[in-house]
Amino acid sequence: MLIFHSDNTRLRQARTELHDGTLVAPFECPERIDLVLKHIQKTAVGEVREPKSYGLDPVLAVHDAGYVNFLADCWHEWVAAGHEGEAIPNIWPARTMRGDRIPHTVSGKLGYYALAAETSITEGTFEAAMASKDVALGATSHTLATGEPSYGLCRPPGHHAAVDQFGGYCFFNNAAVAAQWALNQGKRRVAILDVDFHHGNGTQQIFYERDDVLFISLHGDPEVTFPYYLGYADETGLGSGEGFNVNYPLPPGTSVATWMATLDNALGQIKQTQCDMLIVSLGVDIFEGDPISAFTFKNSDFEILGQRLSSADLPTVLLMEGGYAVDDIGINVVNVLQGFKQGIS
Ligand code: SP5
Ligand code: ZN
Repeated sequence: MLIFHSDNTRLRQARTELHDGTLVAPFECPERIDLVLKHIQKTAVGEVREPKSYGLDPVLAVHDAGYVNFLADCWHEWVAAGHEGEAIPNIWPARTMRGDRIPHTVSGKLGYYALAAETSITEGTFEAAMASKDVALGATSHTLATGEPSYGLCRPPGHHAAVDQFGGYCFFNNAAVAAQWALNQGKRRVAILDVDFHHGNGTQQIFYERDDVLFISLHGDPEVTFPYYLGYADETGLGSGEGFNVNYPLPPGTSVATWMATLDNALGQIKQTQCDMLIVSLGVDIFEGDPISAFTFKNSDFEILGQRLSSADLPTVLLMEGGYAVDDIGINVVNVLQGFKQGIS
């Protein structure tokens, strides 16, 4: 299996994350890439390739242009405004405010374009987000050209990023950019299967009214888990998208047996919906040791996950989302890839 990676994904090196009322060292850090890459090389699970640069057009195909400009300029405007720390919003157009104005100052734009406050914007964040979507597009292009599966070591992750909002450690929605790219290259309907512990609210929002992308997500119940305000089972799509959005909220502590049975339902729906490509939002934060999540996967369960994903029998791109138990994420990612390879051999 080919693996796509770019050293420029390391350019985001945030120092602060607002976590439980304290500024801590971010869970989503460049060491995640180093550890996954090291284990990929140690196990020789696949050859590592650097993607080319695909520019901004594939991003603008799913994200708002004003939002993309904001991400490109935010850090420079923040510094020019004389602020010393990292760029973190502290006010939003919340329900009782006006949502139809985009302020011109960086502090106003930050709240307008943010959906959560844990994710700071720093020097290099935009460049790392650009590299991350290039990794996704490199992997997708390879799979489109060959039919072979590929893995994109995306970082920062993408699935919380909406049309015009960042948060949950995400800036560009890599899976959405990749799915739209595949459609533009001639695919008819792409399934995005999101197995990250957190609901992929951004991916859901981007495709909510469309029937050319089937979005299915298994995740911690938003009643008690980030992102709280989206990801419920009654969100089934709108207009021509009705029926093309499927949420499986699961309680914290859900057993792997229940999770796998739910996955089988999801795979059955993908089969029924006649998709011609599969993109997996592969968060390995479903691991029992993950510091911010509450599912119960053991290292070996990830191999079974890989096998099951291969049973969809579709051209498949696996893209990294979350996963923060840094000592284990290399093992867990490689186990998925090895399980996938076993499944197709
Ligand atoms: C891509 C991805 O996995 N993003 C996750 C973003 C989660 N951000 C907020 C996390 C809040 C965690 N609170 C749990 C406390 C456990 N002690
Ligand atoms: Zn997650």
